[in-house]
Amino acid sequence: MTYQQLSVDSIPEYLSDIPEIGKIFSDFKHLKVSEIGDGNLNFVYLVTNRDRPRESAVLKQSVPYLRIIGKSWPLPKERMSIEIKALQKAAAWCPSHVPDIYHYSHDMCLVVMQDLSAHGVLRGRMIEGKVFPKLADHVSTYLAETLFHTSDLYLDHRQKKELVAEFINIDLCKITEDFVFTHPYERNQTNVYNPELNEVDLNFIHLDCDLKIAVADMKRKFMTETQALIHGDLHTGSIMANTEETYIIDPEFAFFGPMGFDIGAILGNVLMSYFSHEYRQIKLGREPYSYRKWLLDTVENIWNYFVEKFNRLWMEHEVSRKNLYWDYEYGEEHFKCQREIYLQNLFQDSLGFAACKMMRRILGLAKVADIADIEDNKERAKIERMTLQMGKKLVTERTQFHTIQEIIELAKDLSPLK
Ligand code: SR1
Ligand code: MG
Repeated sequence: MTYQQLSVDSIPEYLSDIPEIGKIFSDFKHLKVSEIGDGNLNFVYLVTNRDRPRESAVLKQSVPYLRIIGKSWPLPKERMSIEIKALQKAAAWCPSHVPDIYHYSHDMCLVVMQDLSAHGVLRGRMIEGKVFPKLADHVSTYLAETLFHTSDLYLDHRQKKELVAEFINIDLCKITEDFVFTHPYERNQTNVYNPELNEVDLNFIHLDCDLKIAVADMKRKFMTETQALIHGDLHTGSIMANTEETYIIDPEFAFFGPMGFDIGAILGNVLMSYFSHEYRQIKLGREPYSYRKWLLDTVENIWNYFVEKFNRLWMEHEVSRKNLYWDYEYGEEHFKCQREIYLQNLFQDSLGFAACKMMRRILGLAKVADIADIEDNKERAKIERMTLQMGKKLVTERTQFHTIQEIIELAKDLSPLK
């Protein structure tokens, strides 16, 4: 089928011709279709059977341009092929945290998948101050399973390199190179600033030599390290969750890149939520302590659980393949040292990437609602300044941090937990 951009009106007919979709909807006469996407790139539709509301699915289609900007910014619609393949890879290792795929079409640049609308987008729920007790456990499982099993630690040398080639994602990586690692740190016309941020605030970032060099170094890592198949955009808007279940969606930015980019994305986004709730919890009429404590615990647990799970996968794998490399008198101890060095480097990478992901949301084009939707610009600027301070310290001093607890203390120094 040749590509055509679907609409609310054309989706029922399109779906009715697909045999797999016949298993989801018992009839196609009364389908209700609504556009629910609030993302920056694609169109997302919720399809429900009016007669049987439990019959539902989500259809996501890419268009040949960047939605947040419009048709003036062309972007290959074939990016959906990467998303489809990345969903399949993630599902192979971590099925409980990836939506079920009912149908996909590379020609139509679309995927039809499990409706998770009852779960809610994590960012929105966190803005409302909802607690997700299993989030750290689930996210750390997703990270450990997907990153370990797509790295050289697990894959056969040939398979890994073939996969690197299969997941080359030139155009979406370029968006990240520009909007995460370049434009926010220069006076670029695409940047959008809170009018309450003044020249001193901007120069705090734009004129800092150490920061510019450190960010450029993170960009080099992003562009050159093919450590694992990463999600590539793992912020809290790419997670659907309720108190029991967590799903990771939207891997259109997936490619073989540095693992720390995914870990840093989620840590940075939870830290931004922590800062935002210095204001938001008061606005919600709550005492801020308990929610913000949960957010910091989540940051700490995501990293600590990840280390535990990643280590376990790695050790089990070495045992299962009876690797001779560590099979000598002190081998076990030496293997432990190797894992510690690997995870220490990964920790410091994650901090550097978390920093870039935080600063870009304050200075760049694409914001996070947690902070940007604070209507009082003066209050918003306070949160933005602490985010920038944290970002600057994390990226410039990343090699001096050794434990996640130090990061929690830094967040508390900037925004006391009381
Ligand atoms: C200009 S596109 C902005 C952002 O939207 C996506 O979610 C990615 O984070 C991208 O950088
Ligand atoms: Mg997305």
